[in-house]
Amino acid sequence: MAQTGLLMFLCVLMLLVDQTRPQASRLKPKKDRRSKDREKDGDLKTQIDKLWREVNSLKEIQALQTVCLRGTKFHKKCYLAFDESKHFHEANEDCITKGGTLAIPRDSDENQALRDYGKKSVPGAAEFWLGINDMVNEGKFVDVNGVAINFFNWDRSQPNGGKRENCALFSQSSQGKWVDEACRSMKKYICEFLIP
Ligand SMILES: [Ca+2]
Repeated sequence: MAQTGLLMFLCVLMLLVDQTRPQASRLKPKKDRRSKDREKDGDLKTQIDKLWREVNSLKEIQALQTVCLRGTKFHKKCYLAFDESKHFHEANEDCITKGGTLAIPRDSDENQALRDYGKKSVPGAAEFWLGINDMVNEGKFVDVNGVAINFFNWDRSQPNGGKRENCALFSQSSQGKWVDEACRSMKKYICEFLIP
C-alpha cells in the first residue's frame, strides 16, 4: 500500500514536471526572441545609418573625383581647401575620408597652382598642411603613403625642427616655400583628389 502510494506520488510528480518543463522552455525562447528582435532592429538601423553615410560620402567622392565641383582643377588633380584648423593626423584623416590625401605638390607647377588656389580660397591662411612628413625616419620625408618625395620646396634653412617637427607646412607668407612644423599644431589644410 505504501509502495502504491509512493508510485502514485511519483507519477503525479512526473506529470507536474512534464507540464512545467515545456512551459518554461516555451517562455524562454519567446523572451530570447524578443530581445534578439530588438537587437536585430538596432543592428539594422545601425547598418542603414552606416550605408546612408557611405552613400553620401561616395557621392561626395564622385563629385570631387569626376568634376571637381568645388575646389580647383590642375592637371589631373582637384585641390580643395578647408578653412578649419586641425592637427596633421586629423587633417589627413579628413582628406582620406573624402577619398583623397593632403595636398602633395609633385613639381613647381603644382606648387604654384596650390599657392594661387590657397590665396584665392583661404585668403586669411598664412600656411596649411601638406601630405609630407618624416615621422618614421628623421630627415627622410615621405608622402602620406610612405613613398619617398622627389620634389622639395623647403624655405631657406628648413627643415630645422629635428624630431620635434615632423610634418610639412606650405607657407603662403614665404611665397609657397615649405617649413617643418610639430604635427600636433592646428593648421588649415588642402586635400587633393586624383581625377581622370
Ligand atoms: Ca623632423
